Amino acid sequence: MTATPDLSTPPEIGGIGHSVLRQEDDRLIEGQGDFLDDLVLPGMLHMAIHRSPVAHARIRGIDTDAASAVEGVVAVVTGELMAAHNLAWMPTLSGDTQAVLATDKVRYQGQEVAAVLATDPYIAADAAGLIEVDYEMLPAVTGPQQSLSADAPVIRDEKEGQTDNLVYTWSSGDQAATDAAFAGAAKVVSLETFYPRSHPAPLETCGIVADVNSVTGQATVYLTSQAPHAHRTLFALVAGLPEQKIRIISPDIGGGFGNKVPIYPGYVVATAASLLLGTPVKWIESRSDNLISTGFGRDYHMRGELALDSDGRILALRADVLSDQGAFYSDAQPSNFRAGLFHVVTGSYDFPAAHVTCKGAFTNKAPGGVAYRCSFRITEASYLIERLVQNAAYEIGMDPAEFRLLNFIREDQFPYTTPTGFTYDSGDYHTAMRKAMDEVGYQELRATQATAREEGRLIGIGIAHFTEAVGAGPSRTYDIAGLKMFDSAELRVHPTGKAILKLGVKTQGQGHETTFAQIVASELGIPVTDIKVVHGDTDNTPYGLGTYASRSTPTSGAATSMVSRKLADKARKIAAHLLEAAEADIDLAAGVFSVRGTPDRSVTIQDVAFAAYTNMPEGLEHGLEGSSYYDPPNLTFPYGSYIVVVEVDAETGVWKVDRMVALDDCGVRINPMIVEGQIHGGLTEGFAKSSMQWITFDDDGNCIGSNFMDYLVPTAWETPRFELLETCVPSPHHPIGAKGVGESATVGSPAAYVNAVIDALAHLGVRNIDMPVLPDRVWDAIESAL
Ligand code: MCN
Ligand code: CUN
Repeated sequence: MTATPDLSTPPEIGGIGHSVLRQEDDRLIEGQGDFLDDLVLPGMLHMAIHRSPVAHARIRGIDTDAASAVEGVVAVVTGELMAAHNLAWMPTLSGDTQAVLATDKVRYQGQEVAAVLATDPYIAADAAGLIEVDYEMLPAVTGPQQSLSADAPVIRDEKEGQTDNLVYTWSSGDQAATDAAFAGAAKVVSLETFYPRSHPAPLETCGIVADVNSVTGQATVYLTSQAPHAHRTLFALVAGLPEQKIRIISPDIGGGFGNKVPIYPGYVVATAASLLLGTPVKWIESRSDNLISTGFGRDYHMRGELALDSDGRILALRADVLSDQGAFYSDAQPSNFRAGLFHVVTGSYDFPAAHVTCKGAFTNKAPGGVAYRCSFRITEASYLIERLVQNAAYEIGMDPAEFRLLNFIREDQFPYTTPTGFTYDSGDYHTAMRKAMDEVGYQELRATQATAREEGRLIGIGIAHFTEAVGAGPSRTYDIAGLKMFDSAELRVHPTGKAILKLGVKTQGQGHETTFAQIVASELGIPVTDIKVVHGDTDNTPYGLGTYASRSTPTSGAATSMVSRKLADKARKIAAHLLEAAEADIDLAAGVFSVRGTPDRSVTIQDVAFAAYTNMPEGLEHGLEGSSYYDPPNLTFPYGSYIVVVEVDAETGVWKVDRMVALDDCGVRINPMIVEGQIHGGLTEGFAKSSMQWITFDDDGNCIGSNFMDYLVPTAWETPRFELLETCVPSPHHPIGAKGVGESATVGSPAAYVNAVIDALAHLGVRNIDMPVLPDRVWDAIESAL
């Protein structure tokens, strides 16, 4: 391997640092994308699922006669039939089991009870509505506190040895050191807060077309999957199919955001039905199916305590989480960590000690626990610490920005190991936050705020500074269901100098077809437009763990650099042969190999590619191709400083965003335009959660939030304008210095908005308003403070 090459390229090559237009957009914008629901196979049947209307009930009987009698219905599948094939239950990504179709009980509203297969999707849906289930109602448990009380009914009574509703307890950090620090503290500040259940709500819902060949047993499964290779292996394990006969094709995806990581019951039923009926089967969720039954995010009840010394320096953190897991424990998260990476909760601060405890509880709600647009629960952690830190500043009478600057990890402390065991690779938090403060005019704003208050106007300045941990592996620590979290890339350069790059990850909108080509363009000098990126087809791409947790760039992006460098090494040998020079004298820059000292003696990467098939030096294999599997030595730790300015109307509780300044540091930006798009997306989601978005349940466990009338997705109309800033501290271990960014803005921004509203009311003693910050909540907070 050679040293890091010169990666700068002119715009026509379009390597790292150029805002190259997204190569995938033309086909998507012109309606030429291939989305799952566009796919029609000959003889294909359509599947609809009958879901439980109630949250908790015993099934006495299921009457499918009326549904079966409908013309066009080919089959009705119940749990009993699935049980006959040993498929009534399936393993989850967290080592629990989940009902595929309910046999004994239903455990949440919207649970899958039966499926209808018909010649037309509307016939299937209508017939599914005719299925009659005889339920014996049971009391619904709708919150984790209630669920862990002694008299709560046991939801998972089918699980051997399960006598209560506790899923897990987990802890991290040093309890004794933390207790000692608290005992010696000058001041203890605490906060209890709830990060409500929300839903990734991608524009495209989840779906499958399963096509099992009854003769060969070959299963071709088109799936809205963020992780096609992992899904192939899990399919093989769940269904007992030989893995070489499973091909998962994940076509264009209309947004994933974590929702398309788990395996859902509908996938299993559709595949089983295709196998049994010998025809292709399509199932795609309705909007309500999606919102009511598939992987939700958040739902963490959190309590945090900070111990401070008399100068306002942080001494220790205690954090305590109660997670509402729903009826099945199916979080998508590394198996070593029961509450995901929540223990990153010490955030951007230099904590001498910390102790984190987490409990999960079963409830009569949909399962899921996907880390919706965050790296395994980091959003929740970041929210807690940022709310707590801001409150601590008010409690000791220090400015919240000053408090942060006092307690930040300093630049000279990196690499920095947190008391819960993360080693942050790099950072300069002080510079980042000061830059954001300068941009917003922090000191003047505080003066304006004071004057406004005298006039009876409530202005609030909210800050959040977050540190994310993204890019899992390293494989020694991170695995999902035992599958180690490395990733891969395979690169072939054709004789004419054009290339095909195949990835283990799978874009759902993040622009990999552009950014990953840019990495090759920088490394080898092949123009971006000459590189085709292939992904999402397990027969044609190297193994990988998929796209989530902002891991694609840190893992598969690194593998793309590594494989390019392998090819560059071989290309240098070929160039030396063509130029009749020593290999050691060959320099490569922007696709031109030249002889050191005589730059006019040169060949291009295209010349070299042609020679690889036509004029190879003795002793070298033909071709110019290779693959790399990259296992990162550590996560990457992007961070950001966000400042929100709001004005709150004290009469109505309505708040309006005046400024939103977002500084992100994700190391080297491959494509600045795409990075900004990712940040815009995350900031919008953060705004949604802080202002309007949550899924609630009534006392009977009815889901409120099963449609876009009740579950609000912000449009451009209500979304504030974002002012973006950046700093760039490259990741020291990533081959091109990039850190993941795909979800940073979602992680950092909610606390900034909520802190801003609280800041407007802080002088009244208001210290907490839960998300979403609805006007009546603001109003209640003002009322109770007065
Ligand atoms: N990038 C870059 N320079 C960097 C870092 C990233 O140019 N220093 C580019 C990447 O090359 C990639 C994009 O930004 O094209 C995001 O990269 P990365 O941070 O590696 O994250 P992933 O590609 O792994 O994407 C996952 C992340 C997650 S977890 C969610 S959730 C989310 C998100 O991406 N879901 C999305 N952004 C989304 N954007 C769209 N349009 N749709 C989704 O479903
Ligand atoms: Cu965290 S949701 Mo994204 O990891 O697919």
